[in-house]
Amino acid sequence: MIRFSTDPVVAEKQMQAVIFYVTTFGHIDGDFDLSEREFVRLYIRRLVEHRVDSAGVGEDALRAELVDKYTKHFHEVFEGIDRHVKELFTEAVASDEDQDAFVHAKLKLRCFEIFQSFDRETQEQLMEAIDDLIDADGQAHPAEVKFRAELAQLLEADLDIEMIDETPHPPVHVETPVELHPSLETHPFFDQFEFHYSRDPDKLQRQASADMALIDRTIAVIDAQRQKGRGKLAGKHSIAELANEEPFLDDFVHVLPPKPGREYELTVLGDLHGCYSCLKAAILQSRFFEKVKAFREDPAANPEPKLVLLGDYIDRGMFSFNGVLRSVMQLQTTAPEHVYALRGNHEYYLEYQGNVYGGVKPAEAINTLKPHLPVDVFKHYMKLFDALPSMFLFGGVLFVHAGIPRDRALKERFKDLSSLNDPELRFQMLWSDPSSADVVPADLQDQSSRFAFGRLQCHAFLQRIGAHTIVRGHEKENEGFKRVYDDGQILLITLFSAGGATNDDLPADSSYRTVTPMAMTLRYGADGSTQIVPWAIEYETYNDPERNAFFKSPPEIAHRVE
Ligand SMILES: [Mn+2]
Repeated sequence: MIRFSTDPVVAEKQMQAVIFYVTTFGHIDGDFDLSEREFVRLYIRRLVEHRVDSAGVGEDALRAELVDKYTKHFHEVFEGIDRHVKELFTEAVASDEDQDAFVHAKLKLRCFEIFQSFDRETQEQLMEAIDDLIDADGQAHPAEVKFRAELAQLLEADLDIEMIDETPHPPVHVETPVELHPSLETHPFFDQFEFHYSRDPDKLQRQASADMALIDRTIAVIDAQRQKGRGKLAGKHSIAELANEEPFLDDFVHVLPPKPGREYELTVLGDLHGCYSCLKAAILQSRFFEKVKAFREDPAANPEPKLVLLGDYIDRGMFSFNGVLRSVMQLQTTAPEHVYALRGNHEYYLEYQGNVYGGVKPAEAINTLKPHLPVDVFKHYMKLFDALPSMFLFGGVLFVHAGIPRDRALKERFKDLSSLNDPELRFQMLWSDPSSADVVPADLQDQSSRFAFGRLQCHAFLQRIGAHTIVRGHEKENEGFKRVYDDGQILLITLFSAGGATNDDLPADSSYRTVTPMAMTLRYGADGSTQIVPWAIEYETYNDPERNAFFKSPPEIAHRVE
């Protein structure tokens, strides 16, 4: 049985690691049923007894009291971990991927992260504890032995990361959250499209035709930008080499080199997932329209306003195509030089034998409308998604939906900044998540579409392109805004703008209700300093029929999950 550390903090961590391992194993092995759960609960009790005994507690009454107290505590830890694992099964996965395979890869990653946080000796002790557990029921199951071997191999993997040299401290200052209130109750801009899909087939077709025309106009705007910027990244190795360029879009990468002496103000939104009230609130809270107007009237006296959207406009919430996506396209076509709408992994449709499918499961937006509209409509959305840019580089800040590509793909495919347009690398950047580990082994990265990268891998990637900060969405983050890496060298922020405990944009049972949706403002000063200010989105204000016509009557077509 495991030797617990005499340091109570380390001992607590050791217990948690073992409990995580057994819970994980229970799920990977197949159904984590009642008898297996009971086995884990008993095993936890035995571990606690062992720990109390090795601490030399001789007196019977005290021993019993301690064992009961700690057993209760660690049974709670076990329940918490188990709940967390179950929640993983509700996360979106790529449509060609098995939900179980995704969760297994994620659990393996978490096991790896936990075990890696211990020193070598403790790691070995933990592995011994696992062997002890594998033998506990008298026979070692092949699946148990395989998982143990995989974890051991990951812990021994070559984790060398090539760093170029020391990077200076990122010139970014993250402020504490502020409160922002909308200056206007609503704005005529939004009145044009706040209406439900009609139950009447002819009327619905007319609504869809108008949306298809809007899609065409949006694609035309992006194409025009693309024509002008094509090829500008070729042969460039660092963002610094682009400093004197005018803003451009090279294929799928927007670049805005800040002009010396000019001020910029970027309003940034993470995933919106059909939460139209979040989008409307954030636009009005940030006073984006007033700022664009002021800048157009007097560019010398006003900061240049930009709206950056990190993708995932659709699914989960109930106003996907007709709420969020329609307004994003209206914004893009109305003020193309002020709006950067990036692609998320949900903006990914596949065509197969004349039919169109969502690239993630479940794909609520398309599933809701499919029974009511011809396939042409969805082919149109697919064309729009394929046209959407996937990255925005503003000085040393990279805005992207999810994260960085896999190590192996980078090694094979990355040559210069134009490689950011490589379809495989772009796709991977729609799916990855940052891990608490410094390095995630390549073998583990290969195990699911939604893979993880470590802090040092992120650092090496940012060095490679000459950036210092990533702002990304993609991960349901209950706090809405989180500094995941902030080590004085690089900064990685997760921003999530969908959710809200009482948000009527979401179905009653939505897992996003635990999220406080947040937005952020990035201010770039005339002196080149960068300040990031997070703020909460006041979605409640726009759950009101007086300020949001979607709430004047119930939807005519019911929201559908599968
Ligand atoms: Mn996503």
